[in-house]
Amino acid sequence: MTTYEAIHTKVSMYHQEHLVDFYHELDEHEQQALLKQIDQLDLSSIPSMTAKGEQTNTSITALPSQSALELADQEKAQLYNRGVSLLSEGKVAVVLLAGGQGTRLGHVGPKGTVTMDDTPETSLFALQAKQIQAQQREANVQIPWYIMTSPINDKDTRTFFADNHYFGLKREQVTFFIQDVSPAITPEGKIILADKGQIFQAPNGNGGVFTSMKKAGILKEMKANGIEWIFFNNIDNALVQVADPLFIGYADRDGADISTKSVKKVTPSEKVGVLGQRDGKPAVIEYSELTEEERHHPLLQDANIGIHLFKLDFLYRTADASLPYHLAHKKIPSIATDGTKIDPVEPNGYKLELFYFDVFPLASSMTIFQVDRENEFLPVKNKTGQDSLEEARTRFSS
Ligand code: UD2
Repeated sequence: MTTYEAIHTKVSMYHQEHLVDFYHELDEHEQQALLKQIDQLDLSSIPSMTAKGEQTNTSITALPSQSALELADQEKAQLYNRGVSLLSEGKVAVVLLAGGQGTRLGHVGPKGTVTMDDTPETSLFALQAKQIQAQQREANVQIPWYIMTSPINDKDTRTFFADNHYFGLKREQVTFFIQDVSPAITPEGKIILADKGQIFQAPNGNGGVFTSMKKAGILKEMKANGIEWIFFNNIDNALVQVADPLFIGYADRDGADISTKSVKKVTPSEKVGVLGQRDGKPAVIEYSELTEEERHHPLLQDANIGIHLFKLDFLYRTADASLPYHLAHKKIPSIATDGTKIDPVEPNGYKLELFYFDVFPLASSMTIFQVDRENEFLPVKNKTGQDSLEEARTRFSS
């Protein structure tokens, strides 16, 4: 039982007293719910907005990439076979990031349920399940598939898989786990109340994946099952080659903690992170944080497409790393000091999001495998135009 006095002391320490301003107007059940929510918050991790926009003068430099297109046929065959062997020995698991809300697409429901022709068999989830089935046939193995959802889309995701009989996969090889949520803050750094007795909370970004995997016991399960490599990808790439043996062989031969697929950027302003080094350590510099010069830099043209292979040992070492929050300026429904509800028409606060690639600097090394965009990257981000569902549907109907 969390007491009001304990919570009042906690919020006072971090200048967040306003969170209990309406406490005495709440009924007992609402009071306990609010105290529990505040109790679970790590107030020390909330960015003080005074640090907002502070551009630490880091040095961004390039990392060399190996072009898959330049591999000699014999070397390519060797790497491919090496990848098939690792798959068949049960050393590879797949983790899918599917907790995003896909707001830019305007799609109702989990993004993985977006289809190419209005049938579930051509949904993004189904396309990736088919990829896993193909690798299972090739390597004569059952590949464990871990899917991260968010509290907002978890139920609908599980229902979609059950209704479609796991797209031919076995029920026991698919594991769902839910990412955490985080609060939002005002420009002054104050946590936003969604209602008198409720803090606003939203999925905490894809960077919550490693902590959530650890909390769900997944890292331990992978270790017990002899997994050595985790293939890791986004839900919204319609052309992703899940558990691609060539990439697995390439990563295993080089043995870096992280291997990343890239494609050449096509425009300086495209919404992709770039792969490189920050202060000499492996990094992805997100598109929202690139300077104009970095966007055009000739050596910073390897786009992050959210396709990685991580050594399990590396994830074990870094699962508890505290990652920095990235501030996303958004419209946050909230409560005014006089208790009236506010439904903002302009962004009025910041969601706090973790990015998974903020663990990259902890890697001893990273290799980059540059692949053909035409065959491996078609991000479904918008309804129409570039990186759109319309583009993907046209591609699938051709
Ligand atoms: C992501 C990458 C960007 C580039 C681009 C390629 C990050 C932070 N940025 O940009 O560098 O690779 O993709 O298309 O990844 N997700 C969750 N939980 C969340 C938020 C997102 O699981 O709370 C998942 C989401 O379902 C998707 C992936 O993360 O699978 C990336 O989606 P996004 O829309 O957050 O990232 P985006 O497109 O801005």
